[in-house]
Amino acid sequence: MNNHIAVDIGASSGRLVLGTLVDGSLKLEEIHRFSNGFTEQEGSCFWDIDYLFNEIVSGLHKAKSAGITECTLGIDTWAVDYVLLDAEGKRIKEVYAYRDRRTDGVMDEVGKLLSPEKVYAKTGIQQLTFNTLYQLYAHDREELEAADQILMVPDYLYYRLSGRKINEVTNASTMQLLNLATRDFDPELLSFLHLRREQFAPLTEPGEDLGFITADLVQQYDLPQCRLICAATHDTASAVLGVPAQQGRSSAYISSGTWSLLGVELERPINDSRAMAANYTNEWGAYGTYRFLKNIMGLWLIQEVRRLDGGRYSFAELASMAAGSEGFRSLIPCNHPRFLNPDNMIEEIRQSCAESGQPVPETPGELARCIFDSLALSYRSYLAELEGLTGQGIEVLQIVGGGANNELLCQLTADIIGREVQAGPTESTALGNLAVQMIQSGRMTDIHEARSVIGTSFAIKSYLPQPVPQLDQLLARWDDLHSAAIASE
Ligand code: ADP
Ligand code: LRH
Repeated sequence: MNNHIAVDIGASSGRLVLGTLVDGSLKLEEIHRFSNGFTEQEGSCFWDIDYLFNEIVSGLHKAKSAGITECTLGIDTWAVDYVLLDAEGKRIKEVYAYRDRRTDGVMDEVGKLLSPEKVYAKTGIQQLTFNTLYQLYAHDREELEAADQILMVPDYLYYRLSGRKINEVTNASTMQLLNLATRDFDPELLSFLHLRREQFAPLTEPGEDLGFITADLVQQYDLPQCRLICAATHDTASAVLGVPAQQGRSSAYISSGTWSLLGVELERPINDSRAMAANYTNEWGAYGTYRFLKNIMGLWLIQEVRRLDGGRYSFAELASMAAGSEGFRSLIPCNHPRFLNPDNMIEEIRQSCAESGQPVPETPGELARCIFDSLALSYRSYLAELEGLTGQGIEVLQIVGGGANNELLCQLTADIIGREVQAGPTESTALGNLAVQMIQSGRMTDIHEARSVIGTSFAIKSYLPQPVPQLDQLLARWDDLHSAAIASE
């Protein structure tokens, strides 16, 4: 049995991908793809979790119709969001999306009651307004106390398929409630939220066998016999597992999708005061690793511009319109919280440019160019910070995820950081998810082998830096904008 299926659901889209290992090469076949996004209802933002579950079932039915009768299955999704269950295992409430505004101001409020230094020393997790800690603090208290179980989104999807409740570690760490030293929930943080340890399932490591999809589901929807394997259920954890092996050169990665996650894999966390000041995170990885990284606002900016423009142009078209627009004309401090969920992204970008005395981008091409230029410049700043914090120089930047398709952004990044960029694979998250299944099934020995197979199975495109005219002036302009934005947060 050589069929492994990754369910990979990001904030903007989901897919079921079949992976097989043929003569030492990993083959991917997309079985099913669907869109994702949160919707606003009465001022709150929610995911449609039943829709996502139904899409998984539809994808598995398609696999069965295509002749797959047996497979293993792993699930990954975005992080931090949770599902509340009652004692009967029924969902208590719709699932809040992390951009929901109920957490506005909550991080500061909590910071007055609970020392941020202490929380960082315990958890090593960066301060983001939507960390589960802040979301739970902002959640209706009675509802939370009444919850029998609090599952993270992928844990819930596994539960719907198998009836088994888990709390997978790579995703659980993004709650900002796990203690790095004890490698379990921190009792003080739980009691701060008035929560009990029993409300969370046991921590589960990637690679654990979770048994089969229930016979009822298999029969009702005509599905393959799927053995569920616990994947690295945080999509970024899977994406990092799917970064191709690098031959002898020091490298950092960007997992480039709705977010740009820029960082390195470490064997030990760095949760000192410098890392805290720079707001770098130590999310738990599979196989005892840590993702030392920074969240950068990423392609959410262009997703929103595209949506507000009525979806007239594809991402590829927007990138080519941007390539035809004047470079470095207007820049935005793209990681400022004002861009997290503004009422209107296009207006927010224009206002930011106007406030800083720059030309206001008007056309979709100008808006896209402003976004890609600003992202490339922010990568440079955060890469320098990363090198300072780890004490390790970076020679190559590996970009994986949907953003690796954006040739303009990849080239701009190489030019601005002055180093080689290697782009691809675009489906690194599904690949990381599959790698855990293949290792668990004995098809691969370990993650080193998986990464070298990934490196030889997919085309990786190299971008070498080209000179940028008047780079010094550009960097000075960017540094002013970037520092002013950090000071105003
Ligand atoms: P997520 O998993 O966060 O939903 P993905 O890794 O699927 O995100 O990446 C989606 C992003 O990839 C899109 O928002 C888009 O910006 C970018 N993208 C995908 N295909 C292309 C393309 N052909 N040209 C330019 N950008 C692309
Ligand atoms: C990327 C991601 C990221 C989290 C955010 C919530 O999809 O999982 O790693 O910070 O979404």
